[in-house]
Parts: sequence; structure tokens; C-alpha cells
Amino acid sequence: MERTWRWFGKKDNITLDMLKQIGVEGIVTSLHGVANGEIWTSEDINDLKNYIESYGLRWAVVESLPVSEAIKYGGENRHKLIENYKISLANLGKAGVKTICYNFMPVIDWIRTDLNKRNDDGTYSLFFNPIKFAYFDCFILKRKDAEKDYPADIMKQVYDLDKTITEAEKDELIDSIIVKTQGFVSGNIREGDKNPVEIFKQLLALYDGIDKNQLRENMKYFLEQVIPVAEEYGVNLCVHPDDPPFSVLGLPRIVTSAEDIDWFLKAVDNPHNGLTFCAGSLSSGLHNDVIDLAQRFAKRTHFVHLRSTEVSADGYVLEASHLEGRGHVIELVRIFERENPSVPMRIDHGRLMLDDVNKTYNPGYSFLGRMYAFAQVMGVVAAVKEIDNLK
Ligand code: DNO
Repeated sequence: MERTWRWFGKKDNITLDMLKQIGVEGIVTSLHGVANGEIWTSEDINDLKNYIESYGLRWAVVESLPVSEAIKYGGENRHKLIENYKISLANLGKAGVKTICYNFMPVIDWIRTDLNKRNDDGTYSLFFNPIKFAYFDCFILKRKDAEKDYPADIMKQVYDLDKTITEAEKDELIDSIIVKTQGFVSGNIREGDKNPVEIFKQLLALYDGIDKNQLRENMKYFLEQVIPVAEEYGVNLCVHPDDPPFSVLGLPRIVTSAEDIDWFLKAVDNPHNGLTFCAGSLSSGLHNDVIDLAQRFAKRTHFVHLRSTEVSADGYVLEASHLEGRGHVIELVRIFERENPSVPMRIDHGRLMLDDVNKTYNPGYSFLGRMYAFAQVMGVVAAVKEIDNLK
């Protein structure tokens, strides 16, 4: 697998010099300054590409070329937005940037309720607490009939939480779920936006009446338009699974399981239509067996995110050590090294540890925590290649 690293552009306080020192080969990044839905020009693409190459690295993957909400809910301006998407894809292909990650999650990308959950060893992890999430839905968003989506035992704990939660804790919850984790990935809500909850509710309303089948139709329509362009320019598109992999806030989610993956791969059955195999997202659904998924879909995987989770029976999800938990990273390395050895791979998320706590990073994207996991996984890769005689 190609050793890649997610880097947030020239403003990232983790520099390309630092990445070079730790053995990174490929960069995963986006044109973070271009608004969602706008065309990525050849000039901007080549400018960033040349900058990356001046450090002896290559721009391996775009994460993400975002899919605008109107494409997902099938709004009137989707045609224009899809045309723009095609031009961006063609421009990337012409520049030689050939792997493009995106997602098809309505309104909200990955969901975490706690960005700094302290572990016993003093490090911090990202965390999903289903009670806090249901609280956000029922008491902060006040979504109509939201209570009906949760079992009685969860709702009981939600009512209990309502008796003790402080205003500061509510603000922190809002910040974690819809501001800090979203701004840098989709641009839907950004830090500093006034009244993020209102903005969020307006976005949710765009999906009134959109069920799973309709969302699938809209994804198929999108793929039918863009995959021929990807094919023409030799670009591989790879959708990121939904995180967590189930419906939330009354919104459908359609990249959650083997059946879903099978569906979209067949919807437009072309090798340029592929998957980002995110072991963390997929393993956070108890219905998923990541080893089985990797065996089935390794050949249609264009990008790998290595991370692991621990999930309790009642739905709490902790981002685990990269070598433990349901992500089965060691076995995944073995499968991908055998089935798809040149696929770009990045460490997904890292703990906050040591001097990380004194720095400012996007949630999950610390330096020392990720570097630690990167070193662990590189050791696994070397061992697997040696043992399986894959060199
Ligand atoms: C979170 C990320 C996701 C991912 C997008 C891809 O850490 O894995 O936000 O980048 O879903 O479009």
C-alpha cells in the first residue's frame, strides 16, 4: 500500500518537511479554499500539486471533492453542480491526480459527541455517545417525532440527562456534532457561524420526503453522469462509507453495509466507481464484519483508511488503538497487500497524546497520535510482507 497522510494544505501546521521525515510518500488533500460546488481550476490544482512535488512527495488522493447537497437531495440546480463536478474531475485527471474520495451522506458527515474522551493512559480519543446524540436530536434540534426513533431505555437516559446537563455542556455538544467535525470537511457549517443549530435545521429540511430509495436514485444519477468522465480521464472515484453506518436524524444513509456497497458498485458497474475502505466507519456498525468486507471488495477499493473501534452492545463507539478492536487492521493489511498492493492508504485519526494537547488540530488529525499509529501500522505492513513473502 502507498503510505499517505491527510494534510490540510499550506495552512496546516504539520508541514510537508515533517511528513517527509516520517516516511510518508503520498499526500491526501483537497483545495480547501474553494467553496463547495465551485469548479476546481487547472491552475489551482497544478499550483498545489507543484508545491507538494517540490518536497519530493506526490498528491496521491483528493479527500474530498465534495458532493453538494443539491446533488444528494436532487435539487433543481443539481445539473449545473454535476457539470461543475465533471469539469473538476477532468481537470484533476489532466493534472495526473487520479484518486478522488467523496461521500454521499446527507447534511452531516462523520458524527462524534466527544472530541476529547480521556483514556486511562492519559491520551484522548474521539467518542460517540448514543445518549448524548439522542439528546441533541430530541432536545436541541427538537426534531419532530425524534423520540420515536430511539428505544425506551435510551429515551429514559436522555430525560435523565436533561435534568443535569448544563448550558456549557449543550454548547459543547453542538460544537462537537455540527461545527468542529463538519466545517473542514463539507463547509456546510463553519466555526464562527452564528446560530449553527438554525443553519443545520434548514439543511435537514431539504431532505423532507427523501427516503433511502430516493437517495439511492440520486446517487445512481450522479454516478451515471460522472463515471464516464472519470473513465475518460483515468480517474478513480471512491465513496467514503457513512460514519456511523446507520441512519441518523431521520436522514437515510446508503453506504453502510455489504448490501449497500454491492448496490452502488453494481448501480454503475465500472472499475472507476469504487470504495474508500474506511475500517473505522465500517467497524463502528455491529452488523459489519470488516474482514469479510475487505475480502469481498478489496479489488474495487481505491483508497484505504486504517483505524479501529470498540463498540458496546448499547451503541457507544470508542476510537480504539489502531492494533486492537473491531477494525482488525492487521488482517486488513494482509488482505490489501495481497489483493491491491498499490492502493493508497492513510492512517485515519489518531489519539491526542503528549505535546498534541498543546497544539490546535482538526479533531482526529493530531500529529503525534497519528504518527504513532502510522509507525505501528508500518511495522505491521513490514511484518506481513515478510511473513507472507509479498515483497
Ligand atoms: C473524517 C473523514 C470524513 C471523510 C469524508 C470523505 O475524518 O474520514 O470526513 O473525509 O467523509 O468525503
